Amino acid sequence: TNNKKFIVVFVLGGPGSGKGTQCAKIVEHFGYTHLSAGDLLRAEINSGSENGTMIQSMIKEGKIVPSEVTVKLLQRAMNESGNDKFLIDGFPRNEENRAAFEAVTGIVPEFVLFFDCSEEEMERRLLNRNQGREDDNIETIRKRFRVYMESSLPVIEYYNLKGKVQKINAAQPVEEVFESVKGVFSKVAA
Ligand code: UP5
Ligand code: MG
Repeated sequence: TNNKKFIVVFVLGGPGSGKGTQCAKIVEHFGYTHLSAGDLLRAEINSGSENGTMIQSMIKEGKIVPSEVTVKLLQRAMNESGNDKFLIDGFPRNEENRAAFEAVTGIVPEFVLFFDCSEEEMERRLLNRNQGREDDNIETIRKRFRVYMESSLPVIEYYNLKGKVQKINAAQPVEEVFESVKGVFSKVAA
């Protein structure tokens, strides 16, 4: 494949840390295509795909969908986009995701943008979101936090040891967070 021409930034951070909000702003300023793995999985449920029921129950439980499903959706979206620069938001969420993406696509991320935020603040944001997401209830939110701590933080640590993590204080107002984000893209992706 010719996937190796693709420039990928992984955008990671806990549930409600502001990944989607900041990605929308990065797209406006820096010309990336935003691919939210969660949004692609929710679209797959709504398309009536044969995997839809499985995906829906995993999201409801805050569990991580097997990478063969997610990697395929990401690959298809990259190939259909016409762009060569991607923000991959909310993926990889565990070691299996990380290894599968690299093995299947041959892509290594340019860097990892990590939104660091306290659980208290993330919980407040998720409970206030009110967009009808089936996982924005306190029981599922607690499960999402546990999976994040146990499975997703180790992936961030993996990239941190490789010197690839750009950590952002995500507990500030949206515009202040974006000032930090702009600093990273101006410096690292210049
Ligand atoms: N908000 C944002 N920034 C703010 C700020 N600075 N100050 C105050 N408020 C702020 O923001 C969340 C809310 O906070 C919004 O109301 C926003 O206005 C406000 P958002 O930008 O949506 O945060 P985000 O980090 O994107 O939160 P999200 O809930 O999308 O994160 P998750 O990582 O939990 O969700 P995702 O969609 O990535 O995954 C959902 C589920 O899908 C997972 O739990 C899992 O079951 C499954 N999944 C997989 O299995 N595999 C994958 O690869 C991906 C997902
Ligand atoms: Mg999101």
